[in-house]
Amino acid sequence: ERCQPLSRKGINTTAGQRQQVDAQAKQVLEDLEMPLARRKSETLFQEQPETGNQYLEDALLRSYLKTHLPPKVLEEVNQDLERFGNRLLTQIKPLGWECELNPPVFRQYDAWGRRVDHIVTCSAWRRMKEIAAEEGLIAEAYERRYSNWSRLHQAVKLYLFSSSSGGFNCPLAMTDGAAKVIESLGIPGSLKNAFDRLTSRDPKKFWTSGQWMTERRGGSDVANGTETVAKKQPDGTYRLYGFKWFTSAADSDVTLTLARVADAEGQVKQGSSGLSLFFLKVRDEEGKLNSIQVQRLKDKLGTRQMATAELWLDGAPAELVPFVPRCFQISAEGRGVVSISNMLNITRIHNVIGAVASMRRMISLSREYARRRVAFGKFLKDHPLHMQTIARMEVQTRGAFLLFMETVRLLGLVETNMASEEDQLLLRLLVPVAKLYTGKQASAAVIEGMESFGGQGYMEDTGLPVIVRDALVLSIWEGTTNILSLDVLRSLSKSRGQAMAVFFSAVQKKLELASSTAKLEPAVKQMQDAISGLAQFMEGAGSRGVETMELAARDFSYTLARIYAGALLIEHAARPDASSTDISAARRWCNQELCPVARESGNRSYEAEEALADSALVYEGCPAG
Ligand code: UCC
Repeated sequence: ERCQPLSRKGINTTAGQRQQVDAQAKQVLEDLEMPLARRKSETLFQEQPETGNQYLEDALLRSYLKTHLPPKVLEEVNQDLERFGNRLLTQIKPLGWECELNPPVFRQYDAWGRRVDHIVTCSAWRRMKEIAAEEGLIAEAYERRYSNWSRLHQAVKLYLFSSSSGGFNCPLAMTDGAAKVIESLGIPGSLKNAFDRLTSRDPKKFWTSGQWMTERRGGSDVANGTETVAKKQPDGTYRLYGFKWFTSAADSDVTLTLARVADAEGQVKQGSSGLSLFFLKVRDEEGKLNSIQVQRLKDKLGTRQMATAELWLDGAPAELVPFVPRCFQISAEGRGVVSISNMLNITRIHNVIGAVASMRRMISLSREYARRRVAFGKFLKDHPLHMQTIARMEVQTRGAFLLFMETVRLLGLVETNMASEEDQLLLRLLVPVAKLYTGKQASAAVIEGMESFGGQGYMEDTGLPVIVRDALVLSIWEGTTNILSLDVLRSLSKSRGQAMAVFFSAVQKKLELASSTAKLEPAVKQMQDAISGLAQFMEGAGSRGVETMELAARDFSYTLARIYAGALLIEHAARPDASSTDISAARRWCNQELCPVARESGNRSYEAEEALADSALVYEGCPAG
């Protein structure tokens, strides 16, 4: 609604300019009546849809910042984001496209037969690294110049950067995660240099980090899948031996990885409690790999701009990352999963950022195209069914966006010691909820968006398939939907149910804000019904077995996502200066099934016999075995 014609270049339009656009639109329609050879504007309605300054065009983002940021912070952040939006348009977006056209290549041997294992990246990719430092895309979160709002400022910049980054959002996610792990340990002396570089604004100093977690035997089941062994050296450092099956952004400078420490007899402890976290530099001072060999680069469906490699660690020198719980130091050995979970929670938030950004980009392009493309004698924007389709995408994107903002708002509070215990529990719960839900939403939304261009959406050189390919990984990266659903259960059981109480109370508080907005009444009523359904499910949860809860985990997580996003949309629509579209978005969101976990009375669908019925359905006709 608030997207004005000709605001594409980030310029507010005057009445005169609007008249000019109306005249242009009229001209296009008149031209359609003419014989082909005489049409003046033939190229206009086949023109590639262009988006302008993403920040200025994002009404919801701007209204969120205006509502939440203190005025002084808003003023500075606003300026920075407008400037960044222009830089994205003029400089960063073309570089991102270059990264897509020049994916990394692997050169195993040099011309003289020497093994070099060189991952060759394009100049645009390397320039992205410099830009990331210049813009403080990691630094911003750790400098904390806006206190608890610094994290949100950084996250918004990453959100704007994401779809133009040519895949560089991936190494930044892991870099942020590594910085977070080091910071949460109190920046131990041995990792001080690494922390300074990971959070540097100086392109010459800036390092990126990898996150080598996945081995041949499993990506989800890290506890049982990790075979890499760490052998202690006389000087207290370690050497790692093993095979890492997926290593994203393998051109990174450093990495965090898991391994099992071998005892004096060379034995290792299996399972989760045998895993320890290690820091290592990927290359030595001369730029040669540090006792690491690249087996090959992965041939992926998407994220092709970024090198994902299979790596042999053949005695790679590494440092055991200390493990420092709040008040006393205990051995870091065997605490690898807990330590790396700090990284996972950050990279999962980055995944949310990538998901929401890809939805937003697709909608921007779709709505722009709808203003230019004529079918059946009128613009696509004048076909109500077409607009309904994009509006539905918009509602989903708004819910996802507010979930993203809420998560980083809470993270900002936690990082500046301003969070209550409730905030901390809520953050722990919302990270997997937001990750799993937005990952799925992004896949659906970008595919829907692609369709809005008809056949053009399927053409490589439009750039649209790239958005689709790159979004499809978001439900897999950093834990699949089911693994994240189980993490939601983990966060509840770890808090002994407290997280759930906090969830209910946070949702109710947001709904109370809408009590005086009559237009939101139906939405609030739908939310209250959903909350009752969820509460009913939770009442029975204690008596249900683990298997039942696991079977319900996905529907349960979707329920949490839909209810929480609904509450956020209602809260946003209850602001005194809310627009009619804010209200409409909240109402539409609440019209969907908000509580899938209460789908069937008595939750029969999650009983053991249902699991047997599921297997029977899946394997019907297959030989037994
Ligand atoms: O995909 C990858 C590369 C992606 C590139 C980056 C892109 C980022 C986005 C880009 C932007 C667009 S890297 C691989 C990703 N792999 C995963 O995400 C692993 C998925 N699997 C899991 O998450 C599993 O649930 C595990 C590995 C965490 C399960 O391990 P365990 O050992 O079986 O689980 P436990 O025993 O339940 O947990 C061990 C401890 C417990 O603490 P204690 O011992 O104190 O009780 C848990 O509470 O770890 C704690 N813990 C956590 N704590 C486990 N998960 C968490 C958590 N998320 N937060 C806090």
